Amino acid sequence: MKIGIVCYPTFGGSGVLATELGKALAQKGHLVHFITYQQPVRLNGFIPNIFYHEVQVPTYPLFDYPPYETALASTMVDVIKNNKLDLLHVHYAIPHASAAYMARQILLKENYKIPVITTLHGTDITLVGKDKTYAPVVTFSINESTAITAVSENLKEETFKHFNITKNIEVIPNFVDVKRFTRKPIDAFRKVIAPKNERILLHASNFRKIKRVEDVVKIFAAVKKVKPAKLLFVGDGPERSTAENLGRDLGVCDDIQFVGKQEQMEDIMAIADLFLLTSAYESFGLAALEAMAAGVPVVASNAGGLSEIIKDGYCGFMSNVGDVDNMAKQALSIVENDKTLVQFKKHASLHAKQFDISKVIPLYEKLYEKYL
Ligand code: GMT
Repeated sequence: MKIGIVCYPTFGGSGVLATELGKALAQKGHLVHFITYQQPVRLNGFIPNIFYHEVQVPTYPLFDYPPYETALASTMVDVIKNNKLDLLHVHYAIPHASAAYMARQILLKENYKIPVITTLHGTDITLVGKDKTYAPVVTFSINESTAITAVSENLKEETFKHFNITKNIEVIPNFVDVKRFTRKPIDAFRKVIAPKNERILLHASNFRKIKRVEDVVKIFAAVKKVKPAKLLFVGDGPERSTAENLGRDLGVCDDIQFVGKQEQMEDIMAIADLFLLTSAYESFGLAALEAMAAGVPVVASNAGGLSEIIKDGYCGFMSNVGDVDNMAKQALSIVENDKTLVQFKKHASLHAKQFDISKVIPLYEKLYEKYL
């Protein structure tokens, strides 16, 4: 098949998932055309069967806001026509679903019919999308998609709750390449972070308010009182300084390291003992799944779709959002003794396997075939 993929090219989960999907499809022999405003972060190096089309948004003195959506729709038309694409798969509704609707209408005038699949990822529904500034366009363009998928049952429910959706939404969960994340820890790297073999706690996100990074710092401070530990923060974003300042106030800053945005997540995950995800909401929590695939148990909030991927008491624990005391107790119960930690690590690896890339890619292929 010749498939167009539209996504955000940044470090966010939706872009990561869309890029990994495109790479996996290309490996299976499909021709995959990425249409984004920048090279997606996980699309590095030469990969056969992958094509990249950058959306250019020319500026003009009249434009206080350059019309990205118009440029995107025009690029979609151009790429679809010139490469004779069979299908367009857009990730994250805003503005990808509405731009796809526009492109589809333009192509219809030329008798070119193309199915559009829209995958909903989370904040496009639960945060940004339901805002009345966007809601009518989001509702319309989701309904106009040929097929709609959501990354969890919870997100499907949230979508029906907040929007008047007249079509079925198919749940296709996010996935992870378990083989890629099954890595031996790089000893030298582990020693730099934890020279005295302290436990390594890890959090990775875009440091937005919804992630509640201050809870991560509080949990870490409580764990550290009992068990020597280090905290690694991966990623960057608006709440980074909040985390840093709190670390200073709680006197644990020297044991926290901010390593910024990272591409080789599998190497970092491999050295961690526990992943913390304290978000107020997660439609899925792809970072937690990647951690589990690397054999890292997760302590998380029980928000959104997290309970669909974490088996409480088996490969991690969940608590109510903001219940840092309980999360700290749970974290300690995993990392305090070696035997329990080893067992939770083993369970995490095992549990992640049900979301392995080899199980989920065929679900997308089946969906594509249905609409071709
Ligand atoms: O978490 C973010 O803020 C990034 C966001 C995105 O759209 O890139 O992530 C969402 O999509 C991911 C991939 O499907 C999910 O794993 C995340 O849980 C989801 N984030 C939220 O729902 C907050």
